[in-house]
Amino acid sequence: MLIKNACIENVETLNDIRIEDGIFKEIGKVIEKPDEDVIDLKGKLLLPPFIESHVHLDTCLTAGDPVWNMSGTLFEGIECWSKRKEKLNREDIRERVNRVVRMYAANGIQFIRTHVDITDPSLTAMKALLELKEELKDVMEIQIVAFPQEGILSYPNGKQLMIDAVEMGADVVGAIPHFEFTREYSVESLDFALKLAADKNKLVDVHCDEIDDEASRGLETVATRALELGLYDKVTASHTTAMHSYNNAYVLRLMRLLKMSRINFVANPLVNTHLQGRIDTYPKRRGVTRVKELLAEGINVSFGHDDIYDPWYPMGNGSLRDVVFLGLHVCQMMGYEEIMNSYKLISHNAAKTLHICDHYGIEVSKPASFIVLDADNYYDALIKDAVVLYSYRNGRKIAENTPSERKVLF
Ligand code: 17E
Ligand code: FE2
Repeated sequence: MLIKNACIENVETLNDIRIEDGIFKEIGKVIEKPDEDVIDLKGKLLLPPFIESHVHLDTCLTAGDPVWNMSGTLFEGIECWSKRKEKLNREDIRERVNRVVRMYAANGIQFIRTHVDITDPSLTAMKALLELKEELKDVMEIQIVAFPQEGILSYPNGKQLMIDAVEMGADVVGAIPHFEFTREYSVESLDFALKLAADKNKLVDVHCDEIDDEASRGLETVATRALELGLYDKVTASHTTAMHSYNNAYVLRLMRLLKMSRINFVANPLVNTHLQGRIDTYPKRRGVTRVKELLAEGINVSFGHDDIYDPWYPMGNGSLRDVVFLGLHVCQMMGYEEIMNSYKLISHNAAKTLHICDHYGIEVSKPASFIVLDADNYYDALIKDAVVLYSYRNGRKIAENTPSERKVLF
């Protein structure tokens, strides 16, 4: 198959791509062969597939069931979820995750890192997600984080549940230091999680300091252990919203450690602008970590959706476009280059976090996985909210959309 006249990753000169056996064979000016299938993109934007680097698939599509989160805080969300967890079962999870994965696929996402709540003595969600990961692998690569929603030290048998989840096949070890009962538990939970990951050769992704408390300093422990255990970029700190409230003198000191540790960050602008600042009057904190400053220091940051219609977020549609759009506003990253390159927050940067760079990207000899947007470049795509015209995975089309037509009658 030959793809002609693609604008690859905003490069103005149009290029062609030949795909054979599900692999990118040639990229550049390619001579058409007789009898070859040809798609002429006429200058449309071609990107590597989008990546969801942070979502909770097990909780998606449960908003209001059995109760709505009235305060809009993270903590009430955890209480609502705890009630919903009581009636969790395999079929319920399979039905919801199958729907959400298709929503994502329609929006050009082909890779998902999902956190899965393991503070459940029967590990129902973990078992269901492991099955779904295998069943869906031809259309979606799913990475599973064993996520201790109600704590490792503060939940009965929390350490053993984490060990069991890792034995069962979780790819990534999680933690939630700001939810543990005490600061000591918080540090011990991180020591436990990072040592376990080092022993079992797993990645780490911590829900870290997702609170408006400037004294919440799980991040320095995560970064120190990442450095000392030699885990480095296998470790990710998600949310880190307390960094929004840290004083600048502390952040200056912290940045040195963060750079040395080489850990990744994931910010979730839609959800954290909604959950954070809830105890503020005015001015209200935005609740998103210091994305612009982290990127300026050369630290890897990606953006995630976090939730789709669940106790922590009553909206969401599986499109990362809104995540990027709001993120650029709230992080004040609205310079021309920042807008143009912002797709990297949901593609290349996320690929580094997920450790999938060996099979990701528009490069000869890599799997022919890519998306085409109905836009000239990513700036244009953001403004128009452009649809994903095609999503190809290993050379096979797995989703397509038709742009809707709008008529103005004057
Ligand atoms: N659980 C949590 O601790 N934090 C979140 N943002 C979500 C679930 C969505
Ligand atoms: Fe999360």
